[in-house]
Amino acid sequence: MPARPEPLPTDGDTGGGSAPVNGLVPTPVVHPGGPSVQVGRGGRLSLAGAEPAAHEWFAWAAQTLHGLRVEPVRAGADVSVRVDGDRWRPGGDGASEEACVGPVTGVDPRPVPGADERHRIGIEEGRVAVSGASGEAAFRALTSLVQLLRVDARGDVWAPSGVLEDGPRYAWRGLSLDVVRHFLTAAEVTRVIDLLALHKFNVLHLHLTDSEGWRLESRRRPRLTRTGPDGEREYYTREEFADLVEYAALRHVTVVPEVDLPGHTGAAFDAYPELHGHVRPPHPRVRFLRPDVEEARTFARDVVEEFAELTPGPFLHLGGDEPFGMDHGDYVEFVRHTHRYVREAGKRVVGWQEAARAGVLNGEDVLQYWIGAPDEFDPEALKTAVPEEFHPLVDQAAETFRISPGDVPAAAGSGVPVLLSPNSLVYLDRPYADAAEPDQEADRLRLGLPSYEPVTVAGAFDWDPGETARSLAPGVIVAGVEAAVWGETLTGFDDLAFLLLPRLAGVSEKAWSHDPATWEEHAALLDGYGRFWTALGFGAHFRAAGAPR
Ligand code: TNX
Repeated sequence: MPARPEPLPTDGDTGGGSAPVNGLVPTPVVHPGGPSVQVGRGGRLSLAGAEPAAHEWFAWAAQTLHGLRVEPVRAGADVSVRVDGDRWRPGGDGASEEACVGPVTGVDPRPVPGADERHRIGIEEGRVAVSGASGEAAFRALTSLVQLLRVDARGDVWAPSGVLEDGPRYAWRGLSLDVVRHFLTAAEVTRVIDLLALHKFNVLHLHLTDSEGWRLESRRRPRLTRTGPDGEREYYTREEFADLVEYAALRHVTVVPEVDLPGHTGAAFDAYPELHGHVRPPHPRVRFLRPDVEEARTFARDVVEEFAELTPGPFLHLGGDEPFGMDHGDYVEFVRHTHRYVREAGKRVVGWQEAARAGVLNGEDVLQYWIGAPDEFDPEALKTAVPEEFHPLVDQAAETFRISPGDVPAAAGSGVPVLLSPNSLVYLDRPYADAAEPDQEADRLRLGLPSYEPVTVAGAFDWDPGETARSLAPGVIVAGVEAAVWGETLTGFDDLAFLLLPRLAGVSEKAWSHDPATWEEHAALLDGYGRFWTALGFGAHFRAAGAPR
């Protein structure tokens, strides 16, 4: 097949072929930068040697992103893409570039830890050779390859020639998704999982419980889950949840479920008022589980056990954030109990950063740093907006933010790895500061938590996880990077798409890339990705402009 000269075909000159993405997000260590070569024809490709799940993912993605058919290999026919795991060795079998891909660091979130994700793709005319140290490595490689393909109007399939070498910087690359404040159906969550896989994330942290609802069926506490105003089910059955976990696992995404305790538990109190025990809450709307109430401890143990049963991964998130109204000693004691329940259920703990104050996490656990802008909480402004009876609570909340800079140093001092989720940078519910397209301007002003200072897309990209960790405390062990999106302002999936994209892609760059793109390089790729995001079911409702216009 003939080598095709640059430039690559675009929508304009192919009459409908797939548009080029002239690079990958996240950026690989070594790019296949040569001229385009033909690797398939007639809208078809063949793939040999991939594990079934990777084969299926590649075939699905090729179909979804490009309308290509991936066909089984027939005897005697050309194989366009061949996966050959044995040909890859970290550090080189003579190919010098291999040594460029550094080893991964951080905390491995996977049910079966240890698989090396580093891989190589060699693209020549008519032939693509994929090699990786594990099935997961081949999966990551095929994920890159499918994004490098372009199809011209005749159905010929092209890819840039040369070698791609790649592997992750951090072992934990996640998104925390709030399915409580706005419920997302299981089908909607699968779309998010596809998006995560496209950008090489490997953790979906599901925030399943909060004061506004409880989204996972409980056998022991059936009243926790409720139907919506029109009778629609607004929670996942255990079977549905297991299916989601499986769907994610096939895309090498591990689900980390969160049961948020002891604060953020209003929904539990609504369903089971006996959780109050003998104690009246400081205010009817300010509720938290107390360590001296036996019903509260039993409840925590029960739900932790149920969440653990449904969790194939090693980690369970116990929440621990914003224990507003709670006495410090009670908080510490409750988190200690919950930590023990999680450990007894066979899991390691992830806790929001306040959990460091309990002094119980250790090197097996993970602390999730999130209060990136403690000064942003303005108690006096809040007091003007809430009734006077809440003012003592506002002061107490201010105190938990004031002491928050001590949380990561405390964790670092006891060897607890820290997952980086600074709300100043990777909270995707932070409103956008830069103007959107005119027809999206109303959405921009409506979406995202109004109490946050808005951030530009470029501003949210302007950080390095290693530097952030060093600025927090000496000797921080970085577990990885996790974005978060909270649902307070969402009215539907389109709103979620708007907040997630394009910033989630920018987070993948920080979490995966050993040598992250500059903002200019990154921004230049984002518009090309719009087509992929749309194909994955994110409509056209993501915030289209990468760079301010
Ligand atoms: C803080 S992040 C919370 C959530 C809110 C979020 C809004 C965290 C651990 N707690 O309850 O939804 O801010 O960004």
